[in-house]
Amino acid sequence: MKLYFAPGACSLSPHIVLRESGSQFDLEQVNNQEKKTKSGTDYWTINPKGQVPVLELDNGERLTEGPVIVQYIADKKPDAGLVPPAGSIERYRVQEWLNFITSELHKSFGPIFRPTTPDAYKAISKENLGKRFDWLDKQLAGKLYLMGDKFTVADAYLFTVLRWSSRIEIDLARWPNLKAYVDRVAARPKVQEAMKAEGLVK
Ligand SMILES: N[C@@H](CCC(=O)N[C@@H](CS)C(=O)NCC(=O)O)C(=O)O
Repeated sequence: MKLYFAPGACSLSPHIVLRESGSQFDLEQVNNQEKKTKSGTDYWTINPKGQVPVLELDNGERLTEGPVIVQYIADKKPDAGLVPPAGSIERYRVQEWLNFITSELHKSFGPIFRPTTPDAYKAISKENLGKRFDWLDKQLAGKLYLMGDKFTVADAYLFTVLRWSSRIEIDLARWPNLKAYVDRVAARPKVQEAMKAEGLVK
């Protein structure tokens, strides 16, 4: 398998899951501004949606959409326990989290990063994110991870997205459970490995 990624982007989530699951994989870095891979391929030919992540399977087929990619990787390595079995209520709970993270958090950050977005829009988006964080902070009270004691693919995704808060001057210290959660996930050896491989930490 090969993961197309951009350092620190949402592709960090499947990157973490690849390492946490003990999968064999290659990495190919993408310049998201120029839409070129490090080896010089036009990225539009890899993903016509022009976005990371893409997971290229061993048969050459390509899978897109982070929340789906992480489940695919985890399902291939069931012993790693990164997703509950398909069909169980717990699996739907993980999917409930993935959908929340993608639609209510991930996609709120994009316009805030963009220099052309009007300031008033950015302010409203940040306020909305703050309300989501108020709720999330309560959900994490007394829990190690979103699903309880066990780290799942949803944590890889939530961690990836919460990391972006500092870039838009949202201080997670306002939400003690969220802050402790991010520190806890960041301390996992495989998460450290993924961040080092992307050049995010030394
Ligand atoms: N729906 C996609 C969204 C992926 C996405 O937003 N990727 C961003 C990086 S976090 C990207 O590649 N943006 C570049 C662009 O849209 O030009 C998914 O969930 O995988």
